[in-house]
This record gives sequence, structure tokens and C-alpha cells, in this order.
Amino acid sequence: MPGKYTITYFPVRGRCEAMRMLLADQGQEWTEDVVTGDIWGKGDFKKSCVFGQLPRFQDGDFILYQSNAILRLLARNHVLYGQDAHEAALLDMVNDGLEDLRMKYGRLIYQNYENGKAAYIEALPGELRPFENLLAQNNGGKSFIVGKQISFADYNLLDLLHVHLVLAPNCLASFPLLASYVKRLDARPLLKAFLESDAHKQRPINGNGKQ
Ligand code: GTS
Repeated sequence: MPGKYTITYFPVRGRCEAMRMLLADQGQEWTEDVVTGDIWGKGDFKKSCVFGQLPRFQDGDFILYQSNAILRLLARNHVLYGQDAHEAALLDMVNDGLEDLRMKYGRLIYQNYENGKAAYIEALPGELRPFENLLAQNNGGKSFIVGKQISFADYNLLDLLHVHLVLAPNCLASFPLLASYVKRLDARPLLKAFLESDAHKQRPINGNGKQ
């Protein structure tokens, strides 16, 4: 049984919004432990983190770092890791692909926004195409990214689609399956309530105000 959940992170959506969406959609409660730049800048807390970075996640007394490991813990706790070994492996593949895209997005936002945005948006269809193709291969795009049930990778994909729709509002224009996937998942009642909450809407996407 999972314990009481706490997300310790900076006051942004960043690498934690996928896990927040997962928790909200699964009807779970959690506590937010917000780390300000001032606290982090003092350095002591950073030193206490395994890799010197956030997020940090607590499941009762159990403490975990690395956002994708946290997503996978939640997937195991809430049966969101596919129905068999092959589905689990495909979910890992999808999530690794998402991590590749998240790293590129992070580099754009934090290192090269002004000079790199136009080229990033131009290359974006090539980044999104694999996910459209994967959806097409699974029940004609009418269900989830893998299998017949929602998984941790769906929340991660949905978050990345949300942030890219802010960066490039037309980015799904030539991806009908991804566009309807976003609409379908956003309409799940508990997720919809979370997405409409002030907690989500008022939380900046990134730490430097760029989006
Ligand atoms: N691979 C790690 C994960 O997935 O959790 C990366 C974590 C990471 O890069 N954390 C950043 C951090 O702690 C914040 S963010 O990229 O998630 O916004 N930065 C502060 C620091 O001192 O490195």
C-alpha cells in the first residue's frame, strides 16, 4: 500500500506536472513541499539530494529521486504499467522517447529560447510524428499510447503535448490522433478538475518565465 505522498519541487510544473496529473486522475491526494530559489540557493538541501537535484518524492517513509523513476513507482502503486511484460516494455520505450523530447524542450527553454525557438518549432513535427504513429498502431488511435488502459506514459505524453501546445499552438494541426487524444484525456473528470484548478493554472510551466 502506498504511504502518504509528498512532491518536493520548485514552484513550477516542469518535471512534476505529469505525476500530479497521474495522482489527480487516480483520485490520490498528495502534499506539495515547495522549494524556493532562496532555500535552494543556500545549498544545504541540494547537498542532501541524491543527485543534487529535484524533484524529490516521498511515499510514506520511502524517498525517491529522478522524475521518471517516480512516475514508474506511481505506475506500480496504481497499476498503470501495462498488462504484461511486452506492454511494460513498450511503455518504457515510449517514456524514454518522451524523455528525449523533454530534454530538447528543456534546452530550448533554459539555454536557447530566443535564438532557437523558430528552428525548434520547425523540427517539432518530426519529434511528434512517432507518437502519432504509435497511437495509430494501437486501436486506430482511439485508446491510449499502449494497450487498453491508461498508463504512466500517457500522463507524461499528455504533459509534453500540453507544454508544446503553449509553445506552438498549431503543433497538432497535422496530427489528428494526438489532437483527439489530448481532448479525450483532458475530459477525464478527475483530470479535468485538476487542469481547471488554480493550483495547476497558476503554476508556471518553467522556472524562467519562458514557455
Ligand atoms: N533527471 C532528473 C529528473 O528527471 O528528475 C533531472 C532533474 C533536474 O534537472 N532538476 C532540475 C534541478 O534540480 C530542475 S528541473 O530541470 O526539473 O526544472 N535544478 C537545480 C540544480 O541545482 O541542478
